[in-house]
Amino acid sequence: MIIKKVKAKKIKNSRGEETIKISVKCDKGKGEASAPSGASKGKHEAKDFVLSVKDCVKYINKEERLKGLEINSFDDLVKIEKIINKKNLGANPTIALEYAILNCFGAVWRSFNKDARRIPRPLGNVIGGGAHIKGGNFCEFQEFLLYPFDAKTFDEAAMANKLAHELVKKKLKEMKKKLHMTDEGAWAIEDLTIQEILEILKEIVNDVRDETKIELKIGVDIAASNFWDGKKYVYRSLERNREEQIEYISELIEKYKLHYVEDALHENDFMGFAELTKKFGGGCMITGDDLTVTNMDRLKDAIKFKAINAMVIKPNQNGSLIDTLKVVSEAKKNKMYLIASHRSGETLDASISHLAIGLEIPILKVGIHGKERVCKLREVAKIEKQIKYEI
Ligand code: 2PG
Ligand code: MG
Repeated sequence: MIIKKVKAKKIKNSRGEETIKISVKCDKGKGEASAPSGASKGKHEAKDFVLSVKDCVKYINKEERLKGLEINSFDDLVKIEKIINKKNLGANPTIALEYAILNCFGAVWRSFNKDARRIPRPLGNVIGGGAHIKGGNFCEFQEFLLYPFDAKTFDEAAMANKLAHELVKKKLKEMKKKLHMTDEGAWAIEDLTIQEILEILKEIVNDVRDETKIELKIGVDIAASNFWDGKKYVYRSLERNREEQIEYISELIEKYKLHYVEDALHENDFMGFAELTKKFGGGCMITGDDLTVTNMDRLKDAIKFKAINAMVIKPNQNGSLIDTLKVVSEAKKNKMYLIASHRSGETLDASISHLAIGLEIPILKVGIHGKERVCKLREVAKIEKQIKYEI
């Protein structure tokens, strides 16, 4: 396949921030993709835009060397990264360009592995706070998540999460609470404690089970770096030192049978993560996101310290699809549970769903509500049906 034309343009993401969309024309087809951005970025992430979005757009539109390149497989993306990469333009233009090129071949997941057959399950964000909502007395934890553990199909699982999202709204209205929404379409309510939110979710889990027979497991993305001031974790009404934070998270895991706990501690406390993994790694996913930032060196440290048993995969934290694949394969080799994830500032691009399917990543975290989230859920449901038909 020969690249004929590459066109970049500036678009807005779901948070209204500027990002990049890239269209590629080849002799055998065309494809496009755009890149999301985080609000609670890890310090060790690749930079999203090295130049301004406007200058990245200009740079790509003027770049003559992309034209005429022959790309026949995923591995040929090496040729692209010699010209556009995380160092010269940043993670977002690189990832968008790579996805757009893969899109020229047809469904992106097949470029990763055409024989992939494992469909992920959705991990859905129902209630939130932290860096995903501005102002107000909102909860410190960034996301309260539900995982439809035993749903038979992706569609069924996504419907269970949707029902939970609706029931939370109903319940909060009955409680006469004013409802807000986070960047990811989760509910946010002022003045509720973490325990109060978890109690609400316990009830919702029961309601969903009664209605659908599907069991939802509860999880959290604590995104603890966002309220770590360098010495302690600063909550709305109190402060916790490192040991107290580990103790508190341990209590929550036990009391609410948490199945998934992401970034329980700040992004450099590998040993603190290791304590939690040692205690709870048998039944709970102790997950790194800001800790590991889809980066090989950070993953290797996490393995060395036995810090985590699960890891979030966000290609634009890494800034290269080629390197992201290496990280995924190293993590799998070390029996790490993987979660492919959206960002809080999203676009209508569903490439992350393809990545999860193509790399047989068992969990997909893309939210529940809002068009930028729903398009990713629909894409998986669509591919799930196609794959079934092909078998
Ligand atoms: C996270 C992500 C996505 P952000 O912390 O896991 O939910 O948030 O994109 O803001 O980094
Ligand atoms: Mg996170």
